[in-house]
Amino acid sequence: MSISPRDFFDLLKKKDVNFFTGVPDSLLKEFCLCLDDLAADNHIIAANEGNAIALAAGYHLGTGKLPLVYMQNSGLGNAVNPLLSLCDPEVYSIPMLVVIGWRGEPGVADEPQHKKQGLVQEDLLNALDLPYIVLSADDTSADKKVEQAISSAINGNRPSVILVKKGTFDKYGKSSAETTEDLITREEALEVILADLPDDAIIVSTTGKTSREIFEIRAARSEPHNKDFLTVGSMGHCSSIALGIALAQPDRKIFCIDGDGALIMHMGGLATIGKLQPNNFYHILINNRVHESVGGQKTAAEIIDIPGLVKSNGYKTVLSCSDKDQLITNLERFIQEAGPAFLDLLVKPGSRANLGRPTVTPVENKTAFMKFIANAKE
Ligand SMILES: Cc1ncc(C[n+]2csc(CCOP(=O)(O)OP(=O)(O)O)c2C)c(N)n1
Repeated sequence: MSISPRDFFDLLKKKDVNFFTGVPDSLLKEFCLCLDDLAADNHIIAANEGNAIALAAGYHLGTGKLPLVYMQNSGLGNAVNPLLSLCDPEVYSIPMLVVIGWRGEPGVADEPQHKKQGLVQEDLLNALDLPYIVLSADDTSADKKVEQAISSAINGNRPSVILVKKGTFDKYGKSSAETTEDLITREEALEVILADLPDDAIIVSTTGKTSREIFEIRAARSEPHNKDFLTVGSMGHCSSIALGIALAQPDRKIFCIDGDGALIMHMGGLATIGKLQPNNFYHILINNRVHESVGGQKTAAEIIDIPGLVKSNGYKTVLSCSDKDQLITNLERFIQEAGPAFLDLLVKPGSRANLGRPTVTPVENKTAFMKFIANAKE
């Protein structure tokens, strides 16, 4: 029987854990919905997992209390620095609970980008000297284990991990707020973009459903997948991958199709792009203001002046659009401008329930993509 997010939350509350921060994950989606509902004022969605650890450390310094950080295990890499050089008992010895969604657990079917992370998960925690307990749906002693993790954090003055297996949390019973905004969807926007980009355009797309939709649009049109590098993992880094290609292939146009959560996660990449001024670099932001791929939790995009942000980072051209006609007109202009150029495209959250996943492996994708780059103007 799975664990009710509400019961888990109530137990934390009983133990005086009242501050929550993290980056959303599909395995922890129901817990996240519960936090948004019951602890909205004490729940902060951070730009990346390292930020969340540091934010929680600050909360502890300011209150003496135990904070909770949650993340997908892909985010552990982002968190390692502040875990080891800030919170570790050898440094400032800061207690916190770290709830980690275990994607790619051995024996559980998952996507290629999660397999290695899932396989080395426990070894990693051991190497980082992080005490941990594992929660699963069939746990009969979940409460005891959570209490044990809390004691280990408080008594040891250190981060203590709750590793959560797939399917551990039950449905919360509420979903994220539906938008009524009269905007196009991400998939409709991608259909226009893929149809209108030049034939020799090189595309690097972001983690999550953007890349999955691009894959399905190509398949539906019987087009090959070789123009698209689908950044299935390494969230937030697709613009840096695209920058590397743009520098290596100065005569080709590179289009980075990014998400707002991903762009915010590693926003520093914008400054490097602006500093290097690649005139063949075209950055398109599919801005739905949420982490749609993992449950629709809000990003900070709604308060950011995106055009102002990218201009101040040195982008030469910045265009914005929020409907299909504008997108078609602006895209035509955008492609003609010198880079680095940015297109901020506001879309509404949401995706098809039957959206599939890429059926080519990442290595097959890479091989075909490199061939496409090497054979200019196929
Ligand atoms: C480092 C890391 N943290 C968290 C995740 C889980 N994750 C996958 S997609 C995604 C949301 C991406 O949001 P955004 O870029 O806004 O794109 P959208 O899903 O809204 O299209 C998240 C949080 C991840 N893959 N990697």
